Amino acid sequence: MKLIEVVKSHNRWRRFECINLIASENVMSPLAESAYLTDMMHRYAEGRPGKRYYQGTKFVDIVELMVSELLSTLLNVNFVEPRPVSGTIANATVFRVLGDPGDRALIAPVQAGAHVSHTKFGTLGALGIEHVEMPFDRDVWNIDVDKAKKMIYEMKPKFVTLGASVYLFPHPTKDIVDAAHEVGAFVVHDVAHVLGLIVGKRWPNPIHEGADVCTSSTHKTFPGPQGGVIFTNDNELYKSISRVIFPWFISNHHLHRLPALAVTAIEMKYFGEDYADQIVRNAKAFAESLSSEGFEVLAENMGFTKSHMIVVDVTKLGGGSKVADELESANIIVNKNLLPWDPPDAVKNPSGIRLGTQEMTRYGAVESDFKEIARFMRELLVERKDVREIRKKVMEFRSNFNEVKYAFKVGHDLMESIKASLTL
Ligand code: DSN
Repeated sequence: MKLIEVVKSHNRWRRFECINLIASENVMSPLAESAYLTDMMHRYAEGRPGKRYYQGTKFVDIVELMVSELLSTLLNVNFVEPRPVSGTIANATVFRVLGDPGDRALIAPVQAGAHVSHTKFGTLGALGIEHVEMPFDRDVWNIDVDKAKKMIYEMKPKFVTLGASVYLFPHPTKDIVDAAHEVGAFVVHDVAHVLGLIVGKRWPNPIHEGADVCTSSTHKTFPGPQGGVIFTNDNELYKSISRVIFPWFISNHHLHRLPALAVTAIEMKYFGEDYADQIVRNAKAFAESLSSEGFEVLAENMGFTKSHMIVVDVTKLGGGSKVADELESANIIVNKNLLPWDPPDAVKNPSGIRLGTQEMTRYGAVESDFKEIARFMRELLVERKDVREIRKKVMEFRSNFNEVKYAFKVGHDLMESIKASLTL
C-alpha cells in the first residue's frame, strides 16, 4: 500500500467510520484545524515572547501571549504557561520544580487511574522521585480522604498529585490541600481529562479550591491541538516553572499548536458550557443504558460518573483486552483499563474498559444516540451477533455525525483563504 493510501485509510476509518470512545481523544474544529496548518509548524522560538534565542518570531510572540491571556481568562487564573508540548511534559516540569531526586510524592492509586507520568514507572521515576499511593475508597470511588490526610501528616511529602486518567468524580482537593499545606507540601492537580469540563463549568477548578498548580493536556474534553499547559495563581511557582520548562524539558514548543489553541479557547468561551453540559449528560445516559443492557458499569451507587468517562468491568465477557479487540472489529474504539482491584501487572489484560463521550458529543450525539451505542455493544458482546452486521450498523450510525458542533460555522471561503495563506 502506498503511504498516502495508508494515511487516507486511517482518516476515513477513524474520522468517518468509527465510533470513537477513547476518553483522552477529541477532534479540533474545522477553524482550529485550519489554524494548525500554518508556517509556524516549521519555525523555532526558544525562550519566552520578547526574549527569544531566534529572530523571526514577532508574530509567534503575539499569538503566544494571546493564548496565555485567553486561557487565563477562561480559567480565571493569573498565570498560564502554554509551552509544554504534552501533559506529560507539563507534569515533568512541575514535578521537577517541586521535588528533587530522593524526595517523595503522594499520588492516586495506579489501579484507580493515576497517569503513568505520576508514577515511579514513568516521569516521576525518571526524575528519581518516589511515589506513594494514597488509599482508595471503593464505596465512594475516590481517594480515601481520612487515610490520605493521615499519610500526609506522617510522611510529609514534597508534594501531592491529584487528578487521574480514570476520573469519574472530582478528587477531594480542598481536604488534601488543607493537610498538605499544614506540612509544607504543594498540591499539583492534573486536570488533563477534565479541562474542557472545567472551562465549561461542569467540574471544579482545583486552583479555586486551593491547589497550588494545575497541569493538563489540551486535547481531551478541551478539544484543542495535542499539547500541554500549566496554570497557577502563584507567581513564584510560575516563574520557577517557566525557568525549568525551557531549557530542561523542551527546546522548541511546536509553535503551530498555538494558533489552534487560541481558536479552541475562543470557541470554548462561546460554546464550552453547552458542550460540557452535553458531554456529562451523555456520559450519565450512556452508563445507565449500558447498565440496563446488562453491563457491569462501575460506581452505580454513586450515579456512575460526573465526568465524560465511564468504566465497565468486563471480566465475565473475557476481560478488557478481548472486549476492546472485539469492539474494534465492529468499529467501536475503546481502551482496556485496570480496575481498582486488578493487580498492577494485569496491564496487558485488565478487567475493565474505559469509555468517554466527549468526541461523539462533539459530533452532536445526544443521550438517545448513546442508548443506541449501548445496544450495539450488547448485540456484539452479549448476544454475540455477527460482527459484520454490527460493524455495518455502526458505520450507518456514524454517517449521521460528520459535522463538528460547538464550534464557529465557517464558510468554505474562510477556510480556503486560511489554507491558501501558506502560499501567499
Ligand atoms: N494516556 C492518556 C489517557 O488515555 O488517559 C493520557 O495521557
